Amino acid sequence: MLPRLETGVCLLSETDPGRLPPCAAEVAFIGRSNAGKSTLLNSVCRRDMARVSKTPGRTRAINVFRVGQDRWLVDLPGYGFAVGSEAERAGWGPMIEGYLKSRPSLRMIFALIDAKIGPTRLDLQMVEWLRSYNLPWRPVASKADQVKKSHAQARRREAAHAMGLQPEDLAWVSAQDGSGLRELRNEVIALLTP
Ligand SMILES: Nc1nc2c(ncn2[C@@H]2O[C@H](COP(=O)(O)OP(=O)(O)O)[C@@H](O)[C@H]2O)c(=O)[nH]1
Ligand SMILES: [Mg+2]
Repeated sequence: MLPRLETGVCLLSETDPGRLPPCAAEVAFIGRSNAGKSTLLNSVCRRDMARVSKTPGRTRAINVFRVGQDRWLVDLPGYGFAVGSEAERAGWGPMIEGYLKSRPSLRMIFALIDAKIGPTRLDLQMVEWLRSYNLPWRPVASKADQVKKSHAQARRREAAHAMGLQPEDLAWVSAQDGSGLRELRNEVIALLTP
């Protein structure tokens, strides 16, 4: 039996990745604004920790949730949404990139794409970037409930192929109806287990 995730506690919210303390192990959620990162993070913990926004583009900091002794779930700012001041927008790229490049304890980056929309140009750029830095990443199609069951297989195949992957490489999940969540949660627990 794998251990359960401890109750998540919002540990800190930081805009400068250089100021994050070290930890034993962490996994991060990345994706466009509104892709469902915060919702999925909450579902993985079965708890409301991360703020789910009604207004896209709200999470402008790196939000760290502690889910075990020195173990983190990290909610990253959404990319590709032009809201906020010029300075805030300019800071998003370096903030995310700075975080991703500076964490030796980062075990996995869950890269979210919207199951119905498929990977956008920005999503594909992010994937290319993750590949170019040889970072551990795992594609996750969120909001799968919004794709008709009869279309799901084709959508999944198309989305995976656009990212140069096989359909089974792409996790297909919904925080709304719970599909794929158990597998994802087990994956997170395994990654964070010493
Ligand atoms: N239908 C559906 N909507 C979802 C799902 N996950 C998130 N959403 C909605 O998508 C919107 C953005 O979610 P949020 O978690 O804030 O996205 P974030 O910006 O990536 O953190 C919210 O209105 C959520 O309620 C899902 O699995 N299914
Ligand atoms: Mg969010």
